[in-house]
Amino acid sequence: MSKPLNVGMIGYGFMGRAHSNAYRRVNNFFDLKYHPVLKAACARSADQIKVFADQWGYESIETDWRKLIERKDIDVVDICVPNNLHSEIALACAAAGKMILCEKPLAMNGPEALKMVEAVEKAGVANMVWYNYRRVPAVSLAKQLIDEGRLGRIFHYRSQFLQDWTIKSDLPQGGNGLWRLDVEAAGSGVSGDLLAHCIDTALWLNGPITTLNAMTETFVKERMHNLTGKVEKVGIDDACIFMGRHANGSLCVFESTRYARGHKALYTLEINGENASIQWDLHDLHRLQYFDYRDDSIIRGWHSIHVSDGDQPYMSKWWVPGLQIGYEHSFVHQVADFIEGISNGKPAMPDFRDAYHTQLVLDAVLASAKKHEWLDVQQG
Ligand code: SOE
Repeated sequence: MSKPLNVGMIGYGFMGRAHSNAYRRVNNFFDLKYHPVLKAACARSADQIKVFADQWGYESIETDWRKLIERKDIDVVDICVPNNLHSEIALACAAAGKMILCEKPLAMNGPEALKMVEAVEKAGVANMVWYNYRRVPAVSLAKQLIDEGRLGRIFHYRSQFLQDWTIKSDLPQGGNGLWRLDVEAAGSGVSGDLLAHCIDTALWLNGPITTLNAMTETFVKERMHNLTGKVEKVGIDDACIFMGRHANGSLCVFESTRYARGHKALYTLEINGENASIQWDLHDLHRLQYFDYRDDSIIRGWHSIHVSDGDQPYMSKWWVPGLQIGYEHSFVHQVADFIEGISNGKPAMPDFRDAYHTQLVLDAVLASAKKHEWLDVQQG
């Protein structure tokens, strides 16, 4: 019999739904020592959080996150609110001895993230950050192939995250749904929102990034602010590009934008090694493209691996070979690994410290873009 793990969810947006779905489904597919219980959902608006709580099956609601954290019947707090609120809530959770699952990016910047790392490590509470794409089975398979040494020496890492939803210049900034455009709430634009995913996966697959040179652009300079009703300066980056070097000597190129007309959420990555290369993209997320130079010349070429076999990461838990899974399953896998980690004492990654490294790369990206200079990345 598994034991209950009482979840308190703070926030109710798109990510609140993705995480709630994962808590509800995980024990149907994974054999775990704990089962999440949706104890309470919290947001300032009682009406809105009640609708969310009813829809997802939360037992109760709170309208003050401090009250949620004080509750004895909450084991783990899921922080699913705008980035500028992560730190204060996480510090309070750590002080109250609660486990924390925090939405990405962990913090507004490296120094803030470090305080959060120190707090959870001092308190000894389990912690994790929702960089979910590591747990798309095709991406996990890429990690396996790299760790097995199949690619050989790595020469190149390149990655993009392309969207197009902010091109309209009359789209306002700020408030529910549009806080990602408001620098006060988000800290940064596409760098923290999209590039952060690319960096997390890159550090995981290819190790630390040591030095970089970045540029950013804000294409729409002013937008009406939903909270003030006034036209205000836009403080976020709309697009961000950087090149750099990994500690293993490979070169990397990254691009993230919300101005790539026609692309909704095209996250891609490619790694070129001495023997083999891999490619993956989120629009075809169940496939991993693999080229191995050592194949017989008459059949040498790109293999399109349909990642649905029970021997491939996570897939034995789902259907039968040939039947694929989707985006929401990456969150289910993350909850399963988190629970596995607290059960066997081997914490699942990325924890706060791991996510702090991503934050340090982001800090270097924004500083480099501002100074127009190559910068070394602080390694933390
Ligand atoms: C932004 O549109 C967004 O929802 C990000 O916030 C997510 O992290 C990303 O996975 C998809 O795009």
